[in-house]
Amino acid sequence: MRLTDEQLRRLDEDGFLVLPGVFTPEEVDALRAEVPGMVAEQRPENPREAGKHTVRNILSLHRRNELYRRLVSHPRMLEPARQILGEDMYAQQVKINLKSGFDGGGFEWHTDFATHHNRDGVPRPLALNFHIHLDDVTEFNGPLMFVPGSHKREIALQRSVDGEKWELWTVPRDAVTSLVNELGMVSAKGPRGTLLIFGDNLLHVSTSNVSPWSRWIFSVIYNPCTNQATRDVPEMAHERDRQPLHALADGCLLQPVLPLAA
Ligand SMILES: O=C(O)CCC(=O)C(=O)O
Repeated sequence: MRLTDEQLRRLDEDGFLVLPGVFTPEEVDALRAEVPGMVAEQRPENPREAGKHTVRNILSLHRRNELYRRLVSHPRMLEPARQILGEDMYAQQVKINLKSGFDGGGFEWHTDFATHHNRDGVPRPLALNFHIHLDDVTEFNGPLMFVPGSHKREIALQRSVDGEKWELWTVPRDAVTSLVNELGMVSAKGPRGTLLIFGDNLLHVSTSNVSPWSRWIFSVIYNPCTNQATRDVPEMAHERDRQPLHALADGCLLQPVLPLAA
């Protein structure tokens, strides 16, 4: 899949793209069917919501599940990523943010690069975050909200913690206030199968999910192989396999799945 010149222009100007209908209902159903089994696993790659038993994210799922291994190399994400970055990439972080109905917590105002740089030692803000909506994402179940054009600004930072233990660099309220007053906010809503693309320096946030409906979003962060992390952090936070990804066939998600060898 190639992005049009107009989409590339909007990505450069706004810092994000929302593309409905990139993944089909059959593909989303196949991806969703793998989730409950992974959520039920007791392992550190399933961190919980702060103070709750509810699983917050499923991490490193491309190393746990064959369908998600394929998804990370899907041409409808890897080809646009290569078109934008023009070089080989590795999967820096792979997860589903579950944001369960009633219990799913939000994410503070942040830019991804602040944490990638200050925690992981990634040199430059080149990484791209690709999200796939595995649920319909509406105003009710905690969509991401972006500040368009904020990726071109210098933004103040503060060190914070996400959930029970994750280090996350966030943005102080006065800096958020002046950027939002000037640039506004956009919520990234869209039905199942929507693809979001956004860059490492874009200011964003999401609220907790007060609705009864889940809000599963898959996320893979692609980083150029020439821009690797320079610090050791837990592998689920920043993957250690830094080999270039190669695109699979377009229909790879609907091919029969055999369990990954142990
Ligand atoms: O899932 C969310 O609501 C927020 C995700 C996010 O902030 C990110 O992927 O950088």
